[in-house]
Amino acid sequence: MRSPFRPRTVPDPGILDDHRPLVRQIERRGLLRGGLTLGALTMLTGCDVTDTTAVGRALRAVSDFNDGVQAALFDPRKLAPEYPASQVLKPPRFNAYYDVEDVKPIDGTAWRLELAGPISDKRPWTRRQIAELPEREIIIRHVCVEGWDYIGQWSGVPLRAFLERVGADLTAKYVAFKTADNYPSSIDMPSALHPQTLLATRYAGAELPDPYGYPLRLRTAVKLGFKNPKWITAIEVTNTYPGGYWENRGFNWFAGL
Ligand SMILES: Nc1nc2c(c(=O)[nH]1)N[C@H]1C(S)=C(S)[C@@H](COP(=O)(O)O)O[C@H]1N2
Ligand SMILES: [Mo]
Repeated sequence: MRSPFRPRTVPDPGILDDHRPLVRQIERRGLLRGGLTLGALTMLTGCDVTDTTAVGRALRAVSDFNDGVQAALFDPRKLAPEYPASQVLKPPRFNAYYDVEDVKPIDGTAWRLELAGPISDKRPWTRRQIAELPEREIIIRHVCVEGWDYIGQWSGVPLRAFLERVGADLTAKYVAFKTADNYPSSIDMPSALHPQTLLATRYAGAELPDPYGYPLRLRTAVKLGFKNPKWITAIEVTNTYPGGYWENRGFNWFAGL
């Protein structure tokens, strides 16, 4: 995502009319904060709002994703869709608020995962200690609000198992993340405890490549792409609304449904 909130050209106010039913549906479900204006849409999707196809694609991606994960969110016995290994994209598609050439690889030996908030054991974790935890693998669809998506195969310790292991207060409201590239992010506790929410260390069976969050990133099936922080350095359990990089710039915080 290069300069997502600057419209490249003056938007045509009629363009949303082409997508009126979708826009109404998205607004009704509260997926976007406030009324959906062209300015907001530019902020939210980073797409070229003079291009009606791009606008439609972005809106549809957000809408379809939310239809797909709704049941999983409201019924913990239900899971978001998973896919066969044959559909996994290799390598995955990169995105960040800067270009892939600007990714600064993390030194995994020096790296530590710090913990904060109501957690009984706040000792930092090394990569080796994390690797010893029980793993789960999920093959899920990643949906970016820019209007693209791909199927990815992620493995790592379920966030729930990790939070239980360190004695986190699971009745707290939020789980917040700090990252090496200053991309703060946070999710609600029910989503953090969802069985398809992992602290991922591997993609398609191999160690996470640098651009995709080495050594540790969040992968959850119940949130849009931007709620999946890469290069995590700290996890905080908190009752104070933590916001996040895009959320502080107008994105809907829940971003799952
Ligand atoms: N640390 C960090 N995490 C991030 C981002 C970022 O800029 N920095 N971008 C987010 C966005 S918008 C998307 S779509 C996904 C992309 O993940 P991928 O490159 O593994 O496909 O990462 C998310 N996590
Ligand atoms: Mo994204």
